[in-house]
Amino acid sequence: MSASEQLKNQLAKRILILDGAMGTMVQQMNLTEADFRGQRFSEHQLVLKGNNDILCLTQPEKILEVHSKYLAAGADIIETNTFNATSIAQADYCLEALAEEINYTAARIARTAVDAAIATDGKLRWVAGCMGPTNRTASLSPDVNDPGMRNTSFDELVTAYTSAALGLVNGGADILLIETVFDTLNAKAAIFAVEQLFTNQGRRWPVMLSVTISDASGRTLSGQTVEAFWNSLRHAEPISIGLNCALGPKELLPWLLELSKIADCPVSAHPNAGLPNSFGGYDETPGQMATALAQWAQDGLLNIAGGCCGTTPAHIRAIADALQGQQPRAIPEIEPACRLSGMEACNLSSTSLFANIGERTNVTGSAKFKRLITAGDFDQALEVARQQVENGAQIVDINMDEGLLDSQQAMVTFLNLIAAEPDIARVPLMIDASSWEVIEAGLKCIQGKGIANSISLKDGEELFRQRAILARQYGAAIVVMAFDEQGQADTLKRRLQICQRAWNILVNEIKFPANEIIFDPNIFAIATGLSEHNEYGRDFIEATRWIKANLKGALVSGGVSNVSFSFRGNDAVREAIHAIFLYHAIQAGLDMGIVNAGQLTVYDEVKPELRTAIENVIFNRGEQATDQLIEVATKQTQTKQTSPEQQLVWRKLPLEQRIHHSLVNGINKYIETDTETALAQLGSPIAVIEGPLMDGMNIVGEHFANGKMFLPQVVKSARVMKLATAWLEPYLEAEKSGRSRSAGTIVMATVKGDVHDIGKNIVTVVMQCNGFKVIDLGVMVPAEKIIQTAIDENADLIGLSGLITPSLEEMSAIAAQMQRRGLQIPLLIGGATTSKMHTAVKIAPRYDFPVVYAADASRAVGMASRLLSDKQKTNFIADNHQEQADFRQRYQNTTARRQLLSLGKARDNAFETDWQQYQPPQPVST
Ligand code: THG
Repeated sequence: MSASEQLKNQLAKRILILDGAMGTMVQQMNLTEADFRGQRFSEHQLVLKGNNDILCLTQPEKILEVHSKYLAAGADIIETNTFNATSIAQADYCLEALAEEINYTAARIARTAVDAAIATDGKLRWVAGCMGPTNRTASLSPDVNDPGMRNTSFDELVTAYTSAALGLVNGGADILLIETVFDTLNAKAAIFAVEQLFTNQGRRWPVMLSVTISDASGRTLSGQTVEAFWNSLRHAEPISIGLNCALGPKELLPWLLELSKIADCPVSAHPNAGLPNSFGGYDETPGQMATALAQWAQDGLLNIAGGCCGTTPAHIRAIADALQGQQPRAIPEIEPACRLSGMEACNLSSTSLFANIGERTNVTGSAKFKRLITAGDFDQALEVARQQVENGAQIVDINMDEGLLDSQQAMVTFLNLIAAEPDIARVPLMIDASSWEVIEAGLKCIQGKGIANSISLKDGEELFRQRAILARQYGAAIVVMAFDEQGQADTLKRRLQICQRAWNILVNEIKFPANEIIFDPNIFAIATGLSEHNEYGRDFIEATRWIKANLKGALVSGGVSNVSFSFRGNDAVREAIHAIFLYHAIQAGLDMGIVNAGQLTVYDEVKPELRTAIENVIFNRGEQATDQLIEVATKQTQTKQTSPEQQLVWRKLPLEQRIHHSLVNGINKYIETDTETALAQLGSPIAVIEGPLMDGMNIVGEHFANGKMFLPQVVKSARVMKLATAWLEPYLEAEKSGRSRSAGTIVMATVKGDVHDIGKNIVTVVMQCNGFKVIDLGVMVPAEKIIQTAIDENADLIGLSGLITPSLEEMSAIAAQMQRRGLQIPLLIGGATTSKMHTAVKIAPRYDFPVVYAADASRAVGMASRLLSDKQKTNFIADNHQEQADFRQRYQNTTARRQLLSLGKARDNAFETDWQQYQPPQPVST
């Protein structure tokens, strides 16, 4: 039996134990820079301390020892020490060329440890090749002024993951573990890479997937819900899907419950040892974690369990003991369905109603959209997409097929912009193009599970097969048009014959899931006056009925507005035709249709005379049908009015609330007018910023902290804020009461030894949106450079960021050095392991000027503004000072409490009563 079959076997029988953190163990070794470098990298130009993965090459015996400890503790699956060993992450150390070698060596080390363990007792164990998320995100922009920008691409990620995976499997990994996924598009690239690798190697390895929920809203960093995430990645057919990092067992539970309900494969969890404490440590004891995980097992939630940050062999031993003999989670039967997603899930099952696909974001289908795209007005083009969703589109079709346009470029630009608009990106996207290359480029931009529209047998079976396989590897469902080498099917017979042929190839040959095939049996224009078109309406409806009855599981869709082309210019009649046509097609089983989501009429609302005339045409009842319809149609007056501003009740709210509404909802349409009104009312641009605008941003901050908003929404709010401040800028300049026009200059850096900058980049974006000049020094920045830059640039603030625990120490060292160099500007502290307590106790005392802890991007701006505001700074600094003094006192108290007083001293402290002096109050009698 192969290792992979043995793994499946064991998963059916028991809960498997994954190992714990590598980072915690490395930290405990207290290795020096020289240890990290070893002989081989003694001359390397960059600091290597903190690059844990390089230890595979320079200290292999130490890594082997960690693996052996976890194995001895009872781990069944050992993770290779390769979390950051992609060429992308190693580029921060100028070691990108070593990625494959590190992965190979790491797998060999883990293999050695596992084989040795198996040799001693014969018990099965496995090596999981760890593939981390890299330190870049394919779905988010690092640049404030350009939400469509990306600092990595799908292709770049595929290249990086390919060499990592190759090293891992060549080195002897049994499993590939794609973990700590914070951006689903990165994970999709990893899956694409391993799928291609499997094809090239002629063999498959089991894939484990694990996602990180990064904020209180229960979303990934890139904004997806748990179910949306699972829908996006289930095409990998993983051996397990799970959750890890960011949270401890307590906070992870709701998401584990959700995942274990919807996943029809084993579920894993390897939480942190609690949330990081104020000093970047993890407090949950082995016993506490084991108790929590044992409860999960009891509740039937677990198939694989282990630990992430802060866990040690002692934790794993306690977990292994507690889960010993417990039943694994039973894999639920999940109803087969077409499970799509944007940031949220969209499941089309047998009980779903007809799904609307918005058609307006199509350069050939909308003159307006074409004009906007050709003019490069992507803002307004986004409005078109947003309106479709607001008007009820559950999916949005995007088409850039226009001869004079670089369709591929336009598609990529538009999709990247959509990713920054949570109210659009909420829904799945349908990538509509006649060229496969454009579809492919589009599929590389979307984190959700979308639809490739379309592929067909037009170019022969070979290309059809290839494209279907690729679409699946990109994680997309497919629209299959009823076209073949002879052209489009225009009779019922050809429609059925082509769909059947496509079905045979897809389902029988390449095992494409039936629920992800959407047949489109061609909606053509009716009532054209040409008799050979007379059966088009009925034929589509009958083809739909046949597909639903014979090609079980497949869905049917069509471009509904095509049907009424002959009545262009008469929208009222077109809408009536759509309503009647849809009514019959849906009864025959039509699952979805590309429609103008804002303009759908109901069957019953079409006047009987018109309805009959339309039905006569659709069902080809009589020679006169078309003429009669034309006659009835011309009688129809085009009185239908569109009411674009229906839902704008909020515009009637008082000014303050309107501004808050725009900020919280990320609406940019009215913010300038409202800012203008506010300026007129309040008299000064500063008052507008510090009043309604900052108040609004504070609401955003609170919503984020409470999980009511998620990151991409916060970034959008910041962009609205930017519009408002930009509008105020000329007034600020005119007012120029001494201070410079910009809100202030801040030097930002991720500290030495730390390469994490996603959080810092988000703060940068949000700060820039709020008028700050940000000098971003990047990652692994030595103290000296940060301080020198602040001096040279005459900065108003320094902002430090870091994710890993050693960065906390580095931050206090920087504060001390700022003191020595005589700086007099505030210092902002932020990042995952930083805390109010640590800032108060360890950093603030080392620097005489304000040191402020900013919990997240949404808070940083408010704090920075207050620190620099002439009006607010004195109070703010005093409050911060007092709060930190209180924190230090609290800290003192908790540490001091452990030194107990002697009994005599304690008795001396006893509470004294003096009953002689006490006058009991007389009870009131009624
Ligand atoms: N099947 C599949 N995909 C498709 C189609 C299909 N994609 C494109 C198209 N057909 C569906 N989309 C549209 C979009 C708009 C119109 C028709 C189909 C339309 N537009 C008005 C017109 O041309 O008169 C535009 C008027 C305006 O400029 O606003 O009718 O069949 N798989």
